[in-house]
Amino acid sequence: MAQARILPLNPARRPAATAPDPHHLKMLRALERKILWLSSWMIHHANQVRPRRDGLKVGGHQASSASSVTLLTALYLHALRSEDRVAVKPHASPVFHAIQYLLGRQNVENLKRFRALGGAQSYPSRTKDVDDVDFSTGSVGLGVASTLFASIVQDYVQLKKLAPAGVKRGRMVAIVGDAEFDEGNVFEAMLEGWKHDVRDLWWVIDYNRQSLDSVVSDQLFQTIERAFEGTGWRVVTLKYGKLLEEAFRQPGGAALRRWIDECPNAIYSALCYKGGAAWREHMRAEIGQEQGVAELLARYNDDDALHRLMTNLAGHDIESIVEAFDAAAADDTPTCFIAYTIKGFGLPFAGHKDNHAGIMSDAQMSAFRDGMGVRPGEEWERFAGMDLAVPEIERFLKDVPFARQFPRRYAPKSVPVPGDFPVPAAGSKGMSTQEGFGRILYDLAGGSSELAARIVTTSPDVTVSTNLGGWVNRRGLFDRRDRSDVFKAEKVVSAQTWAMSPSGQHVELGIAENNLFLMLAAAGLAGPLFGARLLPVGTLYDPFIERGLDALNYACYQDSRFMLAATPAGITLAPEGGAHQSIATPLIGIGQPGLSYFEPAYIDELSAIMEWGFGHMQAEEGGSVYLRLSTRPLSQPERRLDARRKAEIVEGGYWVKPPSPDTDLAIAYVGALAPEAAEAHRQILEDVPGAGLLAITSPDRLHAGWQEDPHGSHVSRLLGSLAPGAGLVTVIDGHPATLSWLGSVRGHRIRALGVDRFGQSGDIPDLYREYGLDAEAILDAAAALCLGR
Ligand SMILES: Cc1ncc(C[n+]2csc(CCOP(=O)(O)OP(=O)(O)O)c2C)c(N)n1
Ligand SMILES: [Mg+2]
Repeated sequence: MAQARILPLNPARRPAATAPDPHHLKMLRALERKILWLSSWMIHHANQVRPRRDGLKVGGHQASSASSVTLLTALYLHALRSEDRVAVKPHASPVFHAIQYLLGRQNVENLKRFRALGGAQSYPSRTKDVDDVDFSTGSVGLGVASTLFASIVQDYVQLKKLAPAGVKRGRMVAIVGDAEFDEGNVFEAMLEGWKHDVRDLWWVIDYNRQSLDSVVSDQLFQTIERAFEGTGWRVVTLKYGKLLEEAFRQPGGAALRRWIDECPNAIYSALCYKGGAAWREHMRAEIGQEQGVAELLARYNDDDALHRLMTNLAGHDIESIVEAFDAAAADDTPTCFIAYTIKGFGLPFAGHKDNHAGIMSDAQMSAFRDGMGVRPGEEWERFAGMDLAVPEIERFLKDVPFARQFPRRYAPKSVPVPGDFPVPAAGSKGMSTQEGFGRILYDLAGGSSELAARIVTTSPDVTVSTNLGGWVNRRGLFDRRDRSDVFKAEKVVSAQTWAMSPSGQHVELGIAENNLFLMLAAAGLAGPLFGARLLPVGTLYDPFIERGLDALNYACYQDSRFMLAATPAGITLAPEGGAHQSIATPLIGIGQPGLSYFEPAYIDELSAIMEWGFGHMQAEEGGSVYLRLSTRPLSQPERRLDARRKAEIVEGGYWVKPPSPDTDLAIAYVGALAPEAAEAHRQILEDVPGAGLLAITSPDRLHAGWQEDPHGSHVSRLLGSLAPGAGLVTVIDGHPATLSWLGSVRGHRIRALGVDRFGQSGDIPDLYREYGLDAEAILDAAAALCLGR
């Protein structure tokens, strides 16, 4: 699908690097040192200085931070522009905050409260930190992949000219830990990026060859490099710094280079830790006899100098990095920088395999402080210990390109939701909520509302089977280039038109639910990131929410706003199979912050929820919306919802048949089980004429309301009309715990029916019988409740 691209390795395509200005480099080096100090001190202070109340370690990652100080310095203080968007590897949070502090965007109180409530966060957080984090990170692999989807979204916004004038196109940048490439989602994202021909994307890999537990496999990166090259990236390897490059050119240099190239990661790391004498001993023993080596070692007869030479990797050499960034900035080819670094560089535990969570002792910290020229009591001073004039430093920081704009977030205005929001009519065969969802989008696609123009749909290869086909036929698929529908051109009859262009409004993804959620996360942040509000709608099969759950959680944590239609759901998909039956997703819907879960039975309910949902996605205190939908066609009630009923549907439920004041019983149902509940209710009325029937459209909204205000909540009002001591049968095609809490709202006795085991194929009557969801099971539960009085 993607066009062939000129591959990166052709050096002729890379503009020659021009040497950076020496004064500029001097400033960067001085600030790099300061940033190393501040980030190390921030962690030390949180762990060893700040009083602790609970006996728990605070943590923080001095080694991981030190590993990336040079890279982050070169990025933030040199290469980045304010329109660029960045994901910083989670454990470099202190480095990020130290840089923002120097730029005047983070205050010292927050640094002093690193990892404490309200202070600088453990991992960069766009919702909890004050210093303009673009992408939250924490769960390794997700931040980096987010930048790729953000790049697709930026293209989407820019090619459609949705952003206001003056919003510049930026580069999406991730600083990535090398072990993040153990997460499969990164490779899933790379494949998707290749299909979509992503541009303006940089991944800077902090290649310290260490993860949390250990030193990573030798030559791992040759394999990873191939993956990059195979998916259209330019790979820039930054291995040796200027000192080593110079030494390689001298007598003995060729042997030195070969030795260091072949040195296993574990030995290199161990020698970094042990220092100059150990380097000398190893090199003497292994290459001492080769021509020029003895002289070379003699030239570095001071152990510290030899250590400095041998640890001079390009990832700690600001000049090499700046040159590489400048060269790559000349075009928009996605570029991966593999920057060799040393975990803990500049700190006493550099290279030690156990240094991931290592923290310097008081004595080590004092020695480090002295080495930095920082006097006791001046630890937080922005410029203490720097041998440059303060006005000069301030001038430099003021001119940093990244710092030209602050804050860097946009707040585009809301898109109105049309008053005549579609309510599709069902024919005599009834309609499923999945079909209704497709019809609503199809109807919106036929109009010319601003809302429809801002909706972007996306799906991991289940566009047609989740009923998005009609919308896509009308609004087209998005691609950076025009691509005709070959089947249509060849006059092959198909219900689907599959033409692609920059004006298309559906982003088709391969089957990878992580990618779906990261795409939704990025599209749902198009407003703050790119100045153009988008209303993303994603579809998938309900059980596969669990496949991408961490990415869904991540999307919500970033306060991204989207609508998720998950269908089919539950055992109601019936013959389509046991493996695809979702059970726990309603509990996810309740448990996931930032996501409101709905499971309507009828199309008019769904329409009211979607109408509200597009507003909720844009409200300041709003959030995302999860629609759990079904493929079961239901005949629709003859009615027109008034505003009050619509409000009740959005709040989570309404009485279809209110209970009489003295009745013993009510039935509460969710979604596709409406007919079974209605049938059971009809039969019960013969014995219990006042029995109530309660439609629950959102267990989540009911529960949230109840938590917020136990007595004044909607659910408390609803159940207030059921006599105290009456019994309540609840029924859902999902885990029964979704509704069993209803008994606590007003102390009603409860029987909660649902599904709590896997999982087989069958038709609906058989399955509802097998799992105890049919009218008979509801009647049995009702009888047990009545007898149990
Ligand atoms: C999904 C996920 N699994 C596990 C962890 C725990 N963890 C934190 S850092 C880390 C290793 C990271 O190594 P690397 O990416 O190389 O970072 P660096 O060496 O730069 O510290 C692990 C396993 C996590 N944060 N996220
Ligand atoms: Mg690492």
